[in-house]
Amino acid sequence: MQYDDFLARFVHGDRPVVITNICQAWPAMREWTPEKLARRLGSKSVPIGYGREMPFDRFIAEVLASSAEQPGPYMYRSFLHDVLPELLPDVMPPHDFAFPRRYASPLMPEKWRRPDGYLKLLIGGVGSKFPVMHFDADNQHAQITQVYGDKEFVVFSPADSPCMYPRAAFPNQSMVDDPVQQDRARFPLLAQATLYRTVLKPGEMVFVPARWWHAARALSTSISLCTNMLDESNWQGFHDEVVAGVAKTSPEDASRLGRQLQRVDGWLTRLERFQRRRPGLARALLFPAMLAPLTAGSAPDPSRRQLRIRVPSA
Ligand SMILES: O=C(O)CCC(=O)C(=O)O
Repeated sequence: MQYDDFLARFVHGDRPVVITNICQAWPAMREWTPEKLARRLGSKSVPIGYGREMPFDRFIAEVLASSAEQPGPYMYRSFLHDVLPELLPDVMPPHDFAFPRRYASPLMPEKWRRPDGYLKLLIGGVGSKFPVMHFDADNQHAQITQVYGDKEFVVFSPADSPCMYPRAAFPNQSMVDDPVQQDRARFPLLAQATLYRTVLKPGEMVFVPARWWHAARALSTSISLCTNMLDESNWQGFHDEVVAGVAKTSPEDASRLGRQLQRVDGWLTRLERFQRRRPGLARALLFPAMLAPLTAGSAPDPSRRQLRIRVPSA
């Protein structure tokens, strides 16, 4: 599948997809085993979850001891650029399909400017899971690339939100703790929702559009990398959510931010349109530094297969 197909059919089409053979050339595909990473990082202290840090080698020991009956810890708060920059060369060059697009633009306000993609490491052992079924804040699209081991990934459409039992204080988080082995007595509305399930294998990336509920559970020791994407397809929701967040404390700051984001959107929309019409000229002028790639630069790779997320048979 070509990048512009991916943008048109999935990013703008609001459909999740798993893309295979996405990062076979990354050194991480050979070097990121639990044992090798534990040797390399030793007892360096790393964040695991909110307010929880531990020495990396001890964390890996607990991951390896994890079981379905007694799940170990699941790492979901370690951003490579912040805490493990030594691992960055292992995931370079970034694969095209996880390009952060507008987040990479120097026109973005600094708080949301992430030319690096804000790569986050996710590691867990058998039976451990991302702590909560959720959709990402700020109306972000999410991309999770599997590097090692197998991970069960499930998604539900935003159309099923009335059946997701959102938490009162965090409406993007669900109270449903196990979306696969569903507790229908506690969460009867789940019966009306459509669960899409897939098993991510090394070298596969799942694209999760904005506001799609998702949950993940390691089926074996699992290592993956997560990033987020912002472009014109999810801009309005991003704008509305971040402005509403600021308005809670300062209506003046919120209207200033709203105006700033509107200007940024105007510029980016014009630049993106120009880039689509005159890609050669855009590339020759300033765009490589200013914009997301339009076609991700790569020739079509026949080994890339596209899998729709499978609907479970049970
Ligand atoms: O563990 C996973 O793969 C899910 C990651 C995720 O949804 C997130 O970091 O927001």
